[in-house]
Amino acid sequence: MRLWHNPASPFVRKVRILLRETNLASRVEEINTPVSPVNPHAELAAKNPLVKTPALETDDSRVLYDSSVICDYLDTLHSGAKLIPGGAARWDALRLESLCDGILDAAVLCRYETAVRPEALRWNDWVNGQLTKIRNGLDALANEAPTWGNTFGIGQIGAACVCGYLDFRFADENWRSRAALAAWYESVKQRASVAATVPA
Ligand SMILES: N[C@@H](CCC(=O)N[C@@H](CS)C(=O)NCC(=O)O)C(=O)O
Repeated sequence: MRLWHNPASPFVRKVRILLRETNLASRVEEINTPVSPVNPHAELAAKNPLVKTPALETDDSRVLYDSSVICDYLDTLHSGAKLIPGGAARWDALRLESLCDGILDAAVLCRYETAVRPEALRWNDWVNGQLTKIRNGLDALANEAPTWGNTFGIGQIGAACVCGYLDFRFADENWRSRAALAAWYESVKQRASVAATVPA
């Protein structure tokens, strides 16, 4: 399999953590792919019309996107404990994954607004709207983090990617003021899959 990948991307990181948690990493070749909404990557564009990472080419030549579809697919390829559970727990896990994806969408949009958009075209109200989504999402994560125990499924993978991305790109945001979330992240940060995929 081939993964169009970017070490800074929190969405790619979800996939890379899942690959390591499920011992599938050796089956995937990672293709480093710089992405920008204003400078589309030609090879990736031929595979994913949205020109976003991650995209995964499977051994039977399907190209899958986005990160949640890729994670769902990869979770079918191993015989260990599933990171996307079945039964009623599935809906809690997928809802938590969506919450984390939504926080990351807002964070990546903010990042583009400040790092890509020319200064004269920036709109502070819009950035503040995205920051509000991030902050409200973090409050929700902090509320539920104490219920997670030792579970490390797709939702918690997303939460680790949120915390790591905020450390990486939003160092001034002080997300650790949410003590329950900060304590939870301290407890998973040393996990091999999380430590091996710190954004760069
Ligand atoms: N919903 C997508 C989001 C992927 C995404 O936004 N990726 C960013 C990198 S972090 C990207 O490729 N941006 C390029 C662009 O927006 O053109 C997923 O879960 O995979």
